[in-house]
Amino acid sequence: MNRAWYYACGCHYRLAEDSILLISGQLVIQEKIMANSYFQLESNLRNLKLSGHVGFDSLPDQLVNKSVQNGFLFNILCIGETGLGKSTLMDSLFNTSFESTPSPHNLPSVKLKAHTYELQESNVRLKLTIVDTVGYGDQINKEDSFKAVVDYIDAQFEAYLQEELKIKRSLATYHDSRTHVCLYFICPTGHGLKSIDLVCMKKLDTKVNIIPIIAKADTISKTELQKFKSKIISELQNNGVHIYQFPTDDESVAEVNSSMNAHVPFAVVGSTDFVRVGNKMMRSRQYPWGTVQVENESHCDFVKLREMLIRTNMEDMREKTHCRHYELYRKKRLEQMGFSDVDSENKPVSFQQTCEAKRSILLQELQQKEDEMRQMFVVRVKEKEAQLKEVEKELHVKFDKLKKDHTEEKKKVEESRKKLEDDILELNRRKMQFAQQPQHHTLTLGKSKKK
Ligand SMILES: Nc1nc2c(ncn2[C@@H]2O[C@H](COP(=O)(O)OP(=O)(O)OP(=O)(O)O)[C@@H](O)[C@H]2O)c(=O)[nH]1
Ligand SMILES: *[C@@H]1O[C@H](CO)[C@@H](O)[C@H](O)[C@H]1NC(C)=O
Ligand SMILES: *[C@@H]1O[C@H](CO)[C@@H](O)[C@H](O)[C@H]1NC(C)=O
Ligand SMILES: *[C@@H]1O[C@H](CO)[C@@H](O)[C@H](O)[C@H]1NC(C)=O
Ligand SMILES: CC(=O)N[C@H]1CO[C@H](CO)[C@@H](O)[C@@H]1O
Ligand SMILES: [Mg+2]
Repeated sequence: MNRAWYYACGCHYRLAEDSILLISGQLVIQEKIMANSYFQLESNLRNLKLSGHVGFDSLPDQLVNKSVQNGFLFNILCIGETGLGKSTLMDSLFNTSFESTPSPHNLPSVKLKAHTYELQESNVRLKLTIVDTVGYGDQINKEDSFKAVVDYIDAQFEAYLQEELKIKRSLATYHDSRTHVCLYFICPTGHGLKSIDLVCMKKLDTKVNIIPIIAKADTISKTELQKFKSKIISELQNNGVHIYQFPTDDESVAEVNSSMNAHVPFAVVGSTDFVRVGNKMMRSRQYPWGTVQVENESHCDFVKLREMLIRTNMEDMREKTHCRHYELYRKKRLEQMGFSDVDSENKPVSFQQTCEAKRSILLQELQQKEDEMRQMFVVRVKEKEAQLKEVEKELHVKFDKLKKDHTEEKKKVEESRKKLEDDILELNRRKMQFAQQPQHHTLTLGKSKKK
């Protein structure tokens, strides 16, 4: 397939391949025959020659025009310690100024900052998102530094998956924020990778296309650089870290493939300053002893990086992100949700079957829960009833006792009343008796009292 066409068409070329097969100008018509009542499709391919110009050879152009109209999208993630030249390299790569501000390096944790820009070159529009790690490698405990990055990448995948799963999808207008490439900035120590580099790249290598680059490569001498590169590559291999390989299966890029893959990690220099060389302004860094030209291949690998990242493999990275990394994430997530293409006996199951099975399991669980609740309720009610009965009994006992006490009291009161009545009667009788007796008796008493 023509590589240039392939780029411009973006993902649309797959669509074209699905519907009509173009084989060296010949039309291949697929005849689909309803084979039997089970609606099985049996295809019967016949090659036919066209006797004139029909016009579907403009299909590639149609796709190119449509893609150009829609514009393109690319997301870059830059991972590297603070002040390692991430922003400067981005400015150099796109020959513009993204006007980024230096980050603080006293943050308690790593954060990711995304900025989106609209770029235009001739009639091609590119929506570019650059994501920067802020505070990466600044903490004393660097154990969890990779976590923020992994979470960010997963969150972008998840957002896309959720859009895909919607009933009413709008993937055409959806801002796809999935990370297409991760530029990993390696410190130019000359002594191999740090453990944080290895851990982070290992965590990311199934989620994103990683291109390791040696930052500020002007600080390493020529002989050191070769040793440094081979050390890095061997460390990556020994730890099983898979970095992005430039594709070698397409004949138009195959010539550069092996040489470029051998140059990884690219040793790059970035600059925001220009120096006049002849009549051209060149991005360069000036030192007391000379000048480093960013775009001079004998000074650093910047041109190689730009060639491979932007001019040759941008579309391949977009495709690998969708077809490999996103696919892996999607598979894992759907399996987590309980979906599968095959059942426990390795027989294929459809989405609907899975849904129904899930639903029946849920219903069963619900039923079970309900039964449990009902049983619990009955037990509770019984307990409460028993308690109430007990209380009632106690109350009865109390009541009986009170009643008994009361009758006894009443009896006692009655008795004492009777006694009192008797006393009153007795008193009255005595009074009468006393009244009938002669007066002197009283006087005598009065006299005796006076004594
Ligand atoms: N020697 C050398 N210095 C560089 C290079 N690229 C950038 N610098 C310098 O490094 C310093 C930091 O550059 P930035 O591009 O702001 O680094 P950064 O990684 O974006 O920093 P933060 O965003 O704060 O994390 C600046 O003074 C740059 O001039 C390079 O290739 N070589
Ligand atoms: C594609 O666009 C170009 C220029 O805009 C136009 O000349 C050409 O006819 C278009 N091709 C198709 C197939 O639409
Ligand atoms: C980058 O931009 C400057 C002007 O800002 C220009 O002089 C220079 O030629 C450009 N470099 C390339 C490679 O196009
Ligand atoms: C690249 O650098 C080499 C060595 O410094 C120099 O000879 C050559 O002229 C430079 N190329 C350009 C295009 O400036
Ligand atoms: C490393 C690698 O796969 N190199 C391939 C590059 O492309 C040529 C064909 O042009 C192959 O022969 C190499 O094997
Ligand atoms: Mg920066």
